[in-house]
Amino acid sequence: MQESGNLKHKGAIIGDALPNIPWEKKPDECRDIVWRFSGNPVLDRNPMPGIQGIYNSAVVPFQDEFVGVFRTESKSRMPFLHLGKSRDGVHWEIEEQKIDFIYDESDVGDPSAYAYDPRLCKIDDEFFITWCSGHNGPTIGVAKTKDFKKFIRLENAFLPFNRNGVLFPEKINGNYFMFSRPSDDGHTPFGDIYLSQSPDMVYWGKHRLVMKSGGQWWQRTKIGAGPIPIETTEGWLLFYHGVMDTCNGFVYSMGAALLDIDRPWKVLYRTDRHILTPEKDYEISGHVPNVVFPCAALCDAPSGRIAIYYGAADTSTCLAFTAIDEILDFLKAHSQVF
Ligand code: BMA
Repeated sequence: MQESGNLKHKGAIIGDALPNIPWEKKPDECRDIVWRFSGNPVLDRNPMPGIQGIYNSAVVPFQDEFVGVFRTESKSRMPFLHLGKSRDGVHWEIEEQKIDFIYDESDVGDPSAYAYDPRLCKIDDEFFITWCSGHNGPTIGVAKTKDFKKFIRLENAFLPFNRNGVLFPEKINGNYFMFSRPSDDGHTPFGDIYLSQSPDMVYWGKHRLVMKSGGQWWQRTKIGAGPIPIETTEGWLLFYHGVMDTCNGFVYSMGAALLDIDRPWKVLYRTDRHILTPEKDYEISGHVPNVVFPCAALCDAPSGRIAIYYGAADTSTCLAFTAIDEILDFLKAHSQVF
């Protein structure tokens, strides 16, 4: 890890300092807005006995270190959620047993079907996990924890079929906000990002369309929210995945959007081109080739540094970096809202 240096920024992140954010300076020769960690993948193929891949996973700072909820896939290819801990956000200890949820506050049924693509969101003093949960097809499971020891399962947010449930880190006008992406029971050849509100994390309504797939080819088939949105002085910064269909299957890339701070279903800017797309061997080759799938971002507000965790080729977990000034300038220079 290298020091950040003095990153100058105009637009700023609103949030806490995270001086120990995993970080590498942008390589001099890099012309892109997002650059990869030279030590990728941080969790490689076959990372632990019986597990063939850990990817599309969520990380947050916790008590001066980092915790994560990981999509951990055994050789049955059934995905479940496992807890992980790390001192530096790069080297991870993943628990062998999947997270054992307590069902005191819900009776959602079939807790063992499958669980994948988690997101982790701190709201006040609680951490909420949202993920794609099996309930006669995929929908958005929700759970909460304060200490990463006791995990309480809440009601599913939506009816099937839905994926990519991503919470906002604070209430807006008294309501929780969550993105989701209504889908089908299979590999879903469509998908737009919606926003829903809830007074209590149980009942969700006031559904709004935020962004549609389409436009440029890299995001023409479907899109889905990625990490928890980042509050900035200019709006909510959302990283998302955009998918194109090709004669050889789907290609998953990453884009960014800036949303209105009070009415986040209003899109201010949206990248007309991807900012990360499968290029490295670990992204173009794996259990599902040509996938970069961002699920978490860490931020150091004072320096504007952002570290993004993404799944690569449904096989490994990787890190990439950007800086708030660069991403905001890029968004404004290369935007098409539709
Ligand atoms: C999506 C989800 C992701 C996966 C992607 C590519 O539908 O299942 O978990 O990374 O497909 O296979």
